[in-house]
Amino acid sequence: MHIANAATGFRQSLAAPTPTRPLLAAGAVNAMAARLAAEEGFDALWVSGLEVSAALGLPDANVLGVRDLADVVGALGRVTERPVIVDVDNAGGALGTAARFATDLARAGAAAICLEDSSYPKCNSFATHSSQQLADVDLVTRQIERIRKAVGDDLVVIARTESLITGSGMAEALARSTRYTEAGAEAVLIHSKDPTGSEALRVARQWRRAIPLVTVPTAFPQLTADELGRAGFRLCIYANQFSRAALAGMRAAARQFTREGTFRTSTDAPLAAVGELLRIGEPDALSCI
Ligand code: SPV
Ligand code: MG
Repeated sequence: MHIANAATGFRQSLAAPTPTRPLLAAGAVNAMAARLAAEEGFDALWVSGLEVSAALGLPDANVLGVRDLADVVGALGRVTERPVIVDVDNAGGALGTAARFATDLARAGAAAICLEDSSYPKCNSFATHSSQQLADVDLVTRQIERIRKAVGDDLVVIARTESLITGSGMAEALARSTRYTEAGAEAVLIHSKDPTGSEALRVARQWRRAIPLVTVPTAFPQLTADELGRAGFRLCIYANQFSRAALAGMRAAARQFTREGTFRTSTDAPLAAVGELLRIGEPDALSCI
C-alpha cells in the first residue's frame, strides 16, 4: 500500500501543470541531508550513485549494489515522507538485474528510479579518466519493459540518456527518448555537461511532447530553477550539492583547527549546534550545546 502511494503521489506531482515552478529534488546521501532538504522546501530526494559511492569510498562505476541503495532509501524514509528517486545507473546492464533493482527499491519505499543508458560498466558522466559508451538501445528498452513487468505502477520510471555526454548528438538523444517512453518510461532526462547551459536549453526547445522533462544542472548552475522551469523542465535534480557543501564545510573546520588548535565557531567555519545533530534522529531531544 505504502509502496504504491509513494509512486502515485510523485506521478501526480510530475503531471501537475505549473508552467514556471519545476519540482526540485536534492541529493540526500543520509537522513541528515534528507531532513535538511525537506525543511528547506525541496519537493523530492535523489539517491545519487555518485554521492552514495563517495560516502562509501567507492568509485561511481557500477560498484554499488541494490542493498546499498535500499539502505539509503530506508534511512531517508525515517525522517521525511518526501518522494525518493533512486539513481540505479544502468541497473547492472541486464534484464534480471534491472528487475531486481526495481522490486527491491519499490519495497524499500522509493517513489521512482532513474535508469540510464550507459554501457556496463559505467563511469560518471563528468569523469575524464575513463570514457562513457552508450548501451544498446534495444537492451535499455527491454530493461524498461522488464521493470514495468516487475513493479507495474509501483515506481515512476525516469529514462536517462547519455547521448549528449558521449557526443552522439541531439537526434540520437531524441530518438532514444522516444524508444524509452514507448517502452514505459514516464519521464525523460537528457543529460548534459555543457557548462554554458545552452545545450540543455536546446533540449527543452526541441522537446515537443507531453512527457515530463528532467534536468540535472550540475554543469550549468548559473541557470536558476525558475529559468529551467520556464524553459520547460518539470523536475530539476540537484544531485550532489549537499555533499559538496559538506565536504567544503568539513575542510574549512579542519583547517581552522589546524591553524588555531580549536573548533570555535567562526564565519569561515560555522558549526551547527550539537542539538541540531541530536534532533536528526530524535526530533524532541533537548541539548545544552
Ligand atoms: C549522480 O548523482 O550519481 C548522477 C548525476 O548520476 S551526475 O553525477 O550528474 O551524472
Ligand atoms: Mg549517477
